[in-house]
Amino acid sequence: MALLTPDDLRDINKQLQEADSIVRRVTGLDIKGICKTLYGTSPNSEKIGIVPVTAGNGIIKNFSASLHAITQYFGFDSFVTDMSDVSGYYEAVRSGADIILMADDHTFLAHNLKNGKIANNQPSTGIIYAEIASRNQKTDSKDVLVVGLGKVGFPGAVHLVHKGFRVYGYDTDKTLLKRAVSSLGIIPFDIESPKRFSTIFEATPCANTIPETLLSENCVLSTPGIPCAISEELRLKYNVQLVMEPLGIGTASMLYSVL
Ligand code: NAD
Ligand code: 2YG
Ligand code: MG
Repeated sequence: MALLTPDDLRDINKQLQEADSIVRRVTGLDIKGICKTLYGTSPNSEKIGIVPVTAGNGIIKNFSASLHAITQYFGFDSFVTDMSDVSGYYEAVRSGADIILMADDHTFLAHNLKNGKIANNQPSTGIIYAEIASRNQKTDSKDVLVVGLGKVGFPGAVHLVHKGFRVYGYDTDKTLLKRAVSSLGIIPFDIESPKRFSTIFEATPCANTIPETLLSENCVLSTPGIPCAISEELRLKYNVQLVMEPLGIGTASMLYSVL
């Protein structure tokens, strides 16, 4: 898995504010509003304990601090534990945390200790970016292109199918593409065919995965994938409405899903 770098998380508050204003422009709702309608939940003074984890590649500088900033941005009462790992978990619970946020190299979870609900960042992220794509106000078309059908993209594709969209899917891994086509009934897309989309959801760890031939003027590209799926030049040329942020939108989705 591609791990976040401290650089990805630079100025997380600014990145989140900018993402929130693009989400508002694209959907008419802010990120909180999207979460509320998606899960039917609202915060009720939950306290969040963020536990740094040293396992595997270890602490990512700015990760816990970014989660602290993100949870505060969404109006939660939150704190980062002084200790890491098991001692940090113990400290979080003893300090009154209702929800634990913690991540190793494979799993980033939110666990609500009060109601037992647990969320995983990958499906939570896929679902919210797909939901944002599905709320593109500028089009009546039910066509959506999904590029990348892995741990984030596949749950997003499932969400779009359940919402009644005509989902075109592409993944360089033919086995994954076949699985999505047979289990979801999505339409396999040839990335070289010149069909232009008004809405694209992308979830790959690669740059420049969306060729110019697929873009239409003012199209929405909702993508958690890092690095960016299109060049800055293409973004400007097509005035692409780019929803892309490294940690906050997915974390909001996780938290609202466990309330
Ligand atoms: P994954 O490896 O499970 O899935 C990625 C998929 O993309 C794979 O199936 C791969 O075959 C496919 N792929 C690679 N290159 C491609 C290309 N050129 N065209 C089409 N498909 C291609 O990874 P994942 O866990 O689903 O994560 C995807 C991305 O999302 C990563 O960059 C990850 O860091 C990022 N991510 C971001 C957030 C966030 O909050 N922004 C949260 C979670 C993950
Ligand atoms: O506590 C820490 O500082 C580290 N153990 C955090 C490790 C997180 C690793 N995961 C990732 O980098 C991401 N792929 C998942 C985070 C979702 C946002 N992109
Ligand atoms: Mg995110």
